[in-house]
Amino acid sequence: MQIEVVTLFPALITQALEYGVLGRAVERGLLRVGTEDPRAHATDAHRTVDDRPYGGGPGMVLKPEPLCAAIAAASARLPAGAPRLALCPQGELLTQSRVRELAQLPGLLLVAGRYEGIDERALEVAVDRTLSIGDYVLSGGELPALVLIDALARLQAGALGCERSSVDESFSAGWLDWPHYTRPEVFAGRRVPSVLISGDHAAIGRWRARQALGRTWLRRPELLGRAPLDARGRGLLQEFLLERADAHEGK
Ligand code: 9D3
Repeated sequence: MQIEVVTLFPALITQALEYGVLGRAVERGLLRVGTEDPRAHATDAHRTVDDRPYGGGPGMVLKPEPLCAAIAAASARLPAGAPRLALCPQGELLTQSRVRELAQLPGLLLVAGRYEGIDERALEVAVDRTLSIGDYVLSGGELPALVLIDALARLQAGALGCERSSVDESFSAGWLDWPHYTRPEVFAGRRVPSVLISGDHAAIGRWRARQALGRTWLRRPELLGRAPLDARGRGLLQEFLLERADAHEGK
């Protein structure tokens, strides 16, 4: 997959691509990421990329001409038909299901906004969709672009070790993860749950499913949807709640 990012801070993007899963995906050619700086397309002596908002108010707005010129230059490096996406607070919410759709594409153009926003006409003529990563205020679209690129990189075939299957992936998309433990067996007076040391893989599988569903029910009930749980889910949840009640009574 090839991604081009239009940004006033290209180093923010390229430096983040040196680490972890993202770095390996780039190293192994699963992901190619380029950048284009609107400032390189500014035509005046001061290389102006922003200006005051018509109608007044605080902050500055990204001017349409250098931005659209940068989008055109970046587009020319992408396969025909690659969608152009702008990261901005008013966009549709990024979800794992949107990430899965976008991960199928051969190319993607990302526009990272800065300042108070992007001139609306640039969005109208040069951008296909807008995306937000959540309802909190950041100072620009670069970190959201990296969030999306990171999520896309993990889904490129071969980006993760083979021990991580898409089965695990689809499971964890609907439920939160179960708790994880590693050595030592006792830390801060707390013992690793004995089932995990039992060697009984069927029991371990049931315990993990119970924990995953139980924690989702407690912490993020909206992830379970509005439909009632099926029989297996009801059983797992009942076991989870019984186990939890026992633990709270110190049994
Ligand atoms: C007071 C109006 N603000 C809109 C909520 C102004 C404003 C805040 C932050 C304008 C731009 C920004 C910069 N943010 C992004 O570019 C951004 C963002 C975000 O702030 N939160 C979540 N997702 C995203 S994607 C791009």
